[in-house]
Amino acid sequence: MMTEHEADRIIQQALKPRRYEHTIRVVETADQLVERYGGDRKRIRLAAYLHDYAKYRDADEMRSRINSSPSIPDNLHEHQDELLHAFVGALLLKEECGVEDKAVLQMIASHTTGRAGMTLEEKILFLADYIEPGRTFAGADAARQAAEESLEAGCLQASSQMIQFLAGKQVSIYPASVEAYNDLIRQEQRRRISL
Ligand code: DGI
Ligand code: FE
Ligand code: FE
Repeated sequence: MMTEHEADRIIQQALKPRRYEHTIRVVETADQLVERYGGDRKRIRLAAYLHDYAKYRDADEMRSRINSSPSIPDNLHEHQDELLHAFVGALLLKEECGVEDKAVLQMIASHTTGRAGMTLEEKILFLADYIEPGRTFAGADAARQAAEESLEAGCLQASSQMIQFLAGKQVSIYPASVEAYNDLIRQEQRRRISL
């Protein structure tokens, strides 16, 4: 598996300084979530380093990559450019940097939208990206608070706020984002019943 040091070098070259700083905060936040909720620390930290690898790739280039890849959901091209960097990032990391680890690639692919049935590791990266200390949007604190309660409560708060934000702007919501939301609602209900 790629070392953290290698990931750091790759990502420092791929990203602008501000985005690199965000990345480091996501690594640290993910680490804190692992401390609290468990999970494969090494893989999570590696995925956190690499998660925005494709953030500055040309949208047209990313779209043509999607069209030639069977593993990418076919309706993705109907959606906004912002969504592409997660799926394409996983693809390019494999091709360009030799990242083979399935769990790491899965965390990266789902970090923007989430999905139904997220693993513990995927939940941690999804949430860490949303609540890292550099996030100052309204609702960031509410998500941080929910993250103290449980990992699922944190993800649900992030997911619900993201969906409201997108609906407020009247942009399309990717099906996996809605499926993540519904799945997290179900998990939270179960958790509350069992308390
Ligand atoms: O890459 P980051 O900025 O660190 O964060 P991210 O990967 O969570 O990307 C956030 C962007 O993704 C934000 O502009 C909203 C957008 N986004 C997330 N889910 C959806 C979405 N955009 C659309 N259209 N539909 C979604 O379901
Ligand atoms: Fe991202
Ligand atoms: Fe990010």
